[in-house]
Amino acid sequence: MIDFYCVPTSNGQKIAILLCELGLEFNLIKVNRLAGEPPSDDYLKINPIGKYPSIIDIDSKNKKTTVFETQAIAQYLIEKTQLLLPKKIEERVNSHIWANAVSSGLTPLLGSQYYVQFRSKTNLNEINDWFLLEIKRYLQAFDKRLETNNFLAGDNISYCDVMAFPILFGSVKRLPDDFNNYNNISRWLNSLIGRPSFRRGIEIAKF
Ligand SMILES: N[C@@H](CCC(=O)N[C@@H](CS)C(=O)NCC(=O)O)C(=O)O
Repeated sequence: MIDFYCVPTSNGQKIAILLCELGLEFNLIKVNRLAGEPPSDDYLKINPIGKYPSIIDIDSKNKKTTVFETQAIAQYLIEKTQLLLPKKIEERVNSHIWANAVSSGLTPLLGSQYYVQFRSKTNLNEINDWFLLEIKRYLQAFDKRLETNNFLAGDNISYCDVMAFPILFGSVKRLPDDFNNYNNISRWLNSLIGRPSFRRGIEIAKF
């Protein structure tokens, strides 16, 4: 059984969808804390950064494996199950590339841009414009990739599609229209939302 510490954000949705797609049983621990509230001492023993999501995988002999950082959780789960991990080396490398583009590029850029535009009390228009330009570079690259590939790694769905879906399905919606007008991304989103695990994962992490 996997204890899943989930927040109602795109990072929570990535792991929720992945657990559903992989058919793994989990115990959902919903965390709906206000940003800035200090994490508890007990939670800091699980994730020393105090961020979410995290998982604790408990095996039949009660051996516990704790994993935090969304990308590391995803890699742990696909290695454990050997699912959503392409067999062909080229597709496998591409799956890691596009998953990392989401976790180390698009996600922190969108999070920082949100702070600059909606939370900061200082006028940071120039910095906001810079974030928007950077986000657009990623969206253009994702759209171009999907022009010649059904899925981000190639012909088949793999874990990088799960990692990219919540951001491109939800978070980008708050940006101006031209950030949402990518035909290849739209085609790919429509094909993924047809999968029950994707719909279930989004619902699980929307509380
Ligand atoms: N690099 C981390 C980022 C995690 C992160 O920023 N989580 C947010 C929710 S998406 C969070 O825990 N926010 C509450 C806080 O910062 O205290 C990851 O990929 O898991």
